[in-house]
Parts: sequence; C-alpha cells; structure tokens
Amino acid sequence: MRLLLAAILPLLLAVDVAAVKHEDFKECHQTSFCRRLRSIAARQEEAVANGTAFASPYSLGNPVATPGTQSAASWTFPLTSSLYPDISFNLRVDVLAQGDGIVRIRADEVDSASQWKRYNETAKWALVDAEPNLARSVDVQFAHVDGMTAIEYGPGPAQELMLEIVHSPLKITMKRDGMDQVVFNDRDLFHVEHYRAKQLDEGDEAEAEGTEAASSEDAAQAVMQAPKAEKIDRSWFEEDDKDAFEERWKKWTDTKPKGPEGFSLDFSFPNADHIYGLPEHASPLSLPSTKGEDAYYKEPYRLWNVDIFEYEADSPMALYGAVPLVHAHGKVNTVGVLNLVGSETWVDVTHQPEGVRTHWVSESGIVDFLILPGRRPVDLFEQYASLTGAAQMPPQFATAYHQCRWNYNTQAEVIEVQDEFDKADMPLDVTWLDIEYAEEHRYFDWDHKHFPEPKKMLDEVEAKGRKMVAIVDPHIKKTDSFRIYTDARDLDVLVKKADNSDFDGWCWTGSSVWVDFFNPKSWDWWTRMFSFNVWKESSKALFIWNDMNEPSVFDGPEITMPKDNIHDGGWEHRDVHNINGMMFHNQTQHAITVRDTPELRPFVLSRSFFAGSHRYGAVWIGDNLGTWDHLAGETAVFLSNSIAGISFVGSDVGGFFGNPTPELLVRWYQAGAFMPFFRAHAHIDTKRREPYLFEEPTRSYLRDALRLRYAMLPVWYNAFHAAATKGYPVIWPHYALFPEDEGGFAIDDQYYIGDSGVLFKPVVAEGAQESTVYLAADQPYYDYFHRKLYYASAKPRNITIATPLDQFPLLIEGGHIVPTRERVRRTSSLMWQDPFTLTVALGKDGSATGQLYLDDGETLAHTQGEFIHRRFSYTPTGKNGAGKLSSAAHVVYDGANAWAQKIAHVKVERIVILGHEAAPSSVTVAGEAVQFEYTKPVKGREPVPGKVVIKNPGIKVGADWEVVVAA
Ligand code: NBV
Repeated sequence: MRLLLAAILPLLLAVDVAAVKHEDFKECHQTSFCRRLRSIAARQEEAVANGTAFASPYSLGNPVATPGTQSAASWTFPLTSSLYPDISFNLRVDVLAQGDGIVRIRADEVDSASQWKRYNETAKWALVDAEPNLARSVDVQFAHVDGMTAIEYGPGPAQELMLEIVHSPLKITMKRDGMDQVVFNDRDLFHVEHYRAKQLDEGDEAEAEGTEAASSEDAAQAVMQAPKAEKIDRSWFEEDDKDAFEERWKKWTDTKPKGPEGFSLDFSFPNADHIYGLPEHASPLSLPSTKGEDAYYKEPYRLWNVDIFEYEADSPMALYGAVPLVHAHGKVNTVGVLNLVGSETWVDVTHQPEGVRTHWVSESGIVDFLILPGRRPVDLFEQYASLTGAAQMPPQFATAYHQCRWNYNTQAEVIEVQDEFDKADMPLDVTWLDIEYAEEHRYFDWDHKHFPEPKKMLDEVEAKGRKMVAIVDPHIKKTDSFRIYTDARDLDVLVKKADNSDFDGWCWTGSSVWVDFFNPKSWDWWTRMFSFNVWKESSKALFIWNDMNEPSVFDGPEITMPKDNIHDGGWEHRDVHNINGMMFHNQTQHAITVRDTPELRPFVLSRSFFAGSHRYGAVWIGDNLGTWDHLAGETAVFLSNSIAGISFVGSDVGGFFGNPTPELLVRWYQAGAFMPFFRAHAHIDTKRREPYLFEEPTRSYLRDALRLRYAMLPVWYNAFHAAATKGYPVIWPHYALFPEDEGGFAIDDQYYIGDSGVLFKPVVAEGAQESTVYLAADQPYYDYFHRKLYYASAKPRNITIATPLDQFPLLIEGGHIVPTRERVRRTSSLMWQDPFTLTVALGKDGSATGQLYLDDGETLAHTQGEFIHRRFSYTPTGKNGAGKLSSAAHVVYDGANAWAQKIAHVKVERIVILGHEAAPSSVTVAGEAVQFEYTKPVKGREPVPGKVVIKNPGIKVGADWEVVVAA
C-alpha cells in the first residue's frame, strides 16, 4: 500500500499548484436529464419572452380526502398532463401538525403500466418520521369550488396561512396575511418525465410497449383542449435525446434501465429579496443568480456529492454534501422549501424585481417537498428541526481543539505530539489518525509495525484526559484475508453492479467494495465491528472519522459510483446518491453510541452529508487549499451549511493543501477558534505545522487562539445546547438574527455564536491592519478584550477595528452576559471544576442577560435531567449604574440532580461589568461587601468602556444568588 501511495503521491503533488479539474466533473449540459429539463424550461421562458401564450400542461381533478389517513388534513388530487392524457399522476397535499403549519406536497405516477417505480424513500432517511403527523382537522379549513381549492391553516386562530390551489393550469400558492409567499409552478415549469419504453425508431412511439399509449394525434387533440395552452408543443418535452436511455460520459456508460425519469420544480418567492441554503457550495451565503444577463454564475447550483479535488473558493460546483433546502427571505417574511430528493439535482436562481425565482431539476424520484411557513428564520430552524430532528449534544471534547494530519505515523509520534502541546502550554483535546494507521488501509486493523500497542497508546492518551479519532473509510479492501470484506460479502450486504454482481472499484485500498448501508442487514453487523469484543484494539477514548463517503471511487464516473449500481430494494445508486454518505455516518454513530454500557456520547466526523446528517455528528468542508481566498470564502460555507442544520462544521485549519505562511496560519487559527468544529489538518505532503513548531511571535499568536477557544468553551456549549434542544444553528448569520435589517441580509463574513451576543469576524486578507465590521443592533458593542467601545449610529452601520496580526474583531453586543473559564488547562476535561468569569456587557438601557448550560460532557445523563441551566440577569435599579446581577434556573430542573451536586462547589471567581458609567459605592452579596475595582470610561473619538471588576464574589455558579451594585 505504501508503494501504491508512493506511486500516487507525485500525482497529488503535481496538482498542488493547479486548480480543480473541471473536466472531471459534469456541467449541466453534460448530464442528459439536466440538459433536457433545463432546455424545456428555457424554451418555455423564451416563448413567454416572445409574447407567446404558454401555460402549464398540468392540471388537477377534484380532490378526495386521502384514503387511509383518517384525517381531514390530507387530500389527493388526480394530476394529468394535457400532453400525455393517458398517464395518470396523483398529487397529495398534507398539512402537518408540526411546525405551525408545514405543508407537504407529493406527486407520483399511479397505476403505471411500467415495471418501474420511482424512488420514494428519501423522506424515510431525511425525516425523523417519514410520515409526519397530520394536522388535527380543527385547525384546517378546506374549500373547493370550480377548479379552485383553498386550504386555510396556521398556528393561531387567525388562520393566517393559506394554500391556494388553482387546478388548471396547476399553480399552488402559499399565502400569509393575504400575500403570496411561495408560488409553486409560477412559471409553469413543473414537469415530470413519466416512464416510457425506449423508442425503436422515430414515430414508433404509439406502438412501443409500455406506458405511452397516446398517439401524437391524441396528444395534439389534448393540447387543443388544454386551456390557454394553445401554443404548447409536445416536441418540447421530448427532445431528441440520444442519452435518455443510455448515457455515455468519457469511458463510462450509464445503462439507465428505467429511461428518463427526471422532474422539474419551479418555486417563486415573490416577497423575498434573498435566498439562502442549498449547501454545500463554495458560494456566497445569499445565493446569486445563475441565469439572466447579470448572472453571477454560469451554471446552476449542483447537488451531487463528490470527492472534489482542489475545489474553487467561489463556485456553484457540487461539493461533498447536499441539503436541498432554501430559505427565501425578505424584510417581512421568511419561508422555506425542503425538497426531499436524493438524486442529482441542479438549481437555477434568478433575482427579479418581483422576487426570487428558482428552478430545480432532478434525475429521479417522486416529487416530495415541504413548504416551511416561517415567518422568520428562527421559526424555520424550529420547523426544519421538527421534521429532521435536532443535533445531539456533542461530547465536550468534540467542541475543543483537534490536532490532525495525514499522518501521525507511529505510536510514539502520537505521544510526542501531545507532549509537545503540553510543553508549549497549548491546550489540546484530540489527536487524529488518518489512513496510514491501518495495515494496507484495512481500517480497523492497526499497522502493528508502526503502532505496536494501540491499546497502550489509547490508555496513555486517555490518562491525560484526552481522546483520539481514527479514520474508517467506506471502501473495503477486497481480499479474503480481511474479515470486514469476507463478512460483508458473506452477509450479502455489498453494493451491487447493474448486473447484480458485487461492485468493486479502486480506492486507497486498491481493489475495494462498498457496504450498502441502505440494507438493514448491514446495520447490526456494522455495530458489532465497533464493539470492544470485536475491535479489541480500540477503547472508549477512540472515536471515528468517516471520510470518502460520497462515496469516493477513484475509477468511477466523477470519482464516485456508477449511477446504475444497485442498492437494497433494487433502487439504483442514482436514486440515493446524495443520501449515501449520511447512511454510513448514521450507522457509525450508532455503533459508537452503543459500544459501551451505559452508552456514552458518540463523536463521528463525516465529509459527506444530506438533510438530517446533523443528527449523526460533525462535518468538515473537505480538502480546502491553504490560500487566502479559501480562508475568505469559508465563512459563507459554514453559514450556509449551518442554516441547513449542518452546524457542527469546520474546515481544515491551515488548509489541507499547501504550506501556509505563518501569517496565514495565524489568521486560520483565529478563524478556527470560532468554527463550531475546530481541527487543524494537513495533506501528507505538507510541511509539519503543529502550532508548537513556530518561532515567536507566531507561536504566541497560535497559543492565544487556542487558549481563547478553551476560555470560551462555555459559550460554545450553550450554543451546542440550543442546537440540540431547539434546532438552532451554532453560529448565526446576520439575516437570521436581525431579519428586518436589510443592510445585513447579504453579510456572510461575520457571525454570532448562538444567542451569546458574541460577534466574530475573521481577518482573511494578507497584511490587513484593520477590518470593517457591521453592527446590526442599536446597542453599544464592547471589544471582547475590553480595549474599546463601539457604537454605530450612522448607516451603514460599519465600524473600523485595528487588526494587527494578534488582533481580530471579537465583540460583545450590549445586553449580553458571557460566561467564560479563564484558567485554561491542557485539555477541556480537566476544566470541569474551574471557576467562571461572567462578563456583563450592559445594553443601552443598562440591562443584560445570559445563560449557562453545563452537564458532564460525556454521558447521556443530561437526557435524564442531570445538568444545570442558569439564567443570569443584570437589572438596573437606579441611576449611575446601580443594579443587581442575579442567577436563577433558566428552565425547570431538579437542582439536586447528581451533576448539579457534583459541581456544587464550582465558583464564579470574577464578574466584569462593561459599560458602567460611574464608580459604584459598594458591591454586596447577601449583605456582605465584596471587593471590586473600577476603571473610568474614556470618552471621545476612541471610547473605552467604564468597567467594574468584582473579584471573588463568593458565589457558586449553580446556585441562586444576587450581587447588588450600589451607586
Ligand atoms: O485520508 C486521506 C485524506 C484526508 O486526509 C482528507 O481529510 C480527506 O478529505 N482523504 C481526503 C483522502 C484523499 C486526499 C487526497
């Protein structure tokens, strides 16, 4: 294997300076369904532009209550296309009980004479309940008159939401307060390719076996009858596409046994100015246009999970993960659409004076989408979580610093790296092992030559309070001497080729096979592989990294699996491709959860993801380049992933490829300290760049970034807790936190951590001595390090901050209380009983609030009520800053729970009140005076806030108390 690597390495290095190989990845015109469906849409739009009347050929019949649902919140409508009158479809509309009125719309071909069935299981994997609860009938009012259906529903008695369904031509509008929010089929671009038999010759279509019985005459007749659709030409929908039944690309042939089965969806958002989402792309958060004269991109956003080598920092090309979710946002309303499709999908976005329009084309599957009503981004987060679930509370260590590299090559090296961190007084929680730890890249099997005693190594690491992560990739070396391969083969759980034999392909392991994690038979077996009885050389200090799960297949089309490969249930790979990585992540996470009794919190990092992946762990954004433009572009990627649930996210700090300059590395560590997932990683060929290797002052700057992360771990833990309980992102983009502030809608280079009020902006330009920050709230903003006070009264609300290399914009918005732990230790697990500092950043009305959630960081006891969750409030009680700071339970919990008792002695050692205008006369706790120091404010052009520092107030972090500040 090392020989193979030696052979491949020069290739890897050769491209070190090159950019992505565009020729390895398709553009829309190179994939037949995209070419076909997008050109149908283009023709239609051209016709409209030329003044030709055009209307959708699709219409609905009379509704019936959906049989079997026993609810008055589900209706089915016969759906027909005037172009193909003999093909019947159904359209089903459900109003869901959850999420204050989420609507689900599904359409499928019915009674198809074809032997084929469209893939209908995306919901099963993406949603917590594939069939979410339907609304109680009392909340929903339904009316159907003369080709028009109106469904009123919504959270309150006001019934402010309405679905207006125009039957012919089909158009579905979701309205709020009488205004159109989402219009489905607004531009009449909705189209589903029904199953058809392959035509032998032109003109044979009516005779051909299968589903297509309508003669062209019938069709012409139907077209005549279709209202307002005189000019539709059926030939538009049947472009002579030689690739419809078999598609060649480079050396690969996709056999496409089902023929064309794509579909096209069209959603307009008349009240939106911006659209966000559709991760994963290295594009701005507010998605720019892909069509029209001022299109920013020439290609649509592509959702097709790929192992993309050296991706570009600004591009709509597909990356490793896919969440077919958008937020459409305007000053008054925000709405979402979640399109449950796992096949290849391309999305065009256009911005018009009349709002934002989107056009989605997908290769296969049923039509199944959900309209999330909003009204604001925070509601969308909750609605999305009500469908896909919330993330799990991660183990504490996972929120701290991770040191990775491809590769730490020996057991001794692992220990040495840890020791060097200790010597350099740099905190570290996790050391990672890339593929070289495994004998011949047979994951699970240690290379004993270099790791002679893995258990001993793991125990040594654990003894220092640290953890390890080892990689387990999905490609399995195809050799009879490898138990994972023989097991999977004998269990018959491998992905199959179109001819039903086991698929094999090329990867790190050489000739490899892939387990089909859609096959339930693989699940228990995979779980067993991680049990301590089976993987004897592992321990509870070892966690897992799932890479290459798009899946990456070196000799496959677009470096992945052929689309005609077969998964469980006979489904083709094309149907499930974008879901594939999540299935692997899910099963690994499960295995890591149950390997111990009682169960401990798992940690599994995945590269590929889909809607719902946040339930299974963290994600990183793959093989970035160690360049300034990558550092600059990543913030938008984190935010875009985050709003789609994929919020436990980070990048390879320092960049995977290349050798960053010390300055770039410092900036990346500063950025990394504010990524939800903070891990340094580097390609095997890069120079070593562990932070302790650098000279001063770089070394100190790197140390400062690491220590700051550790000091702020409580802030991060709060945010992770909100993600786990409410479905909120760990980091918040401006539009989500300030949904009415238009000036912030396109901002994607700065963000807030949870609801902490902490605003961070990475410095991403070489030599930048200052940075501009946008302040959205009408509040004072305090420099985190107390150096300055900022207030943006003028619009645009930009301020300039000095950012020499050891500084970067980190502000606390007035009105927040920020808990930190300033005694940083070598690893986070050792900090559990350290005292807290509370920084009270007074708002302009003199008040502030904050919270602190703490649990054991390791077990699942928190789900049984073992935690503390405090709410801190500073309330002004008089003039000149008189006030009181109090601590009370934030939610109802048993204050005597085991964890609360265990940390009952943990103190608040310091309180810093920022923005205090005059020296207090006294500070007392329970009537006893406590020591404090006061620093006067500096007024003028460069103001510094007045501050009170209270040392050792004698209070416990888990208790109720009051600190009284007298004027
Ligand atoms: O396992 C090796 C690498 C890994 O370090 C990286 O983080 C992954 O994104 N892996 C990709 C395989 C191929 C890298 C060229």
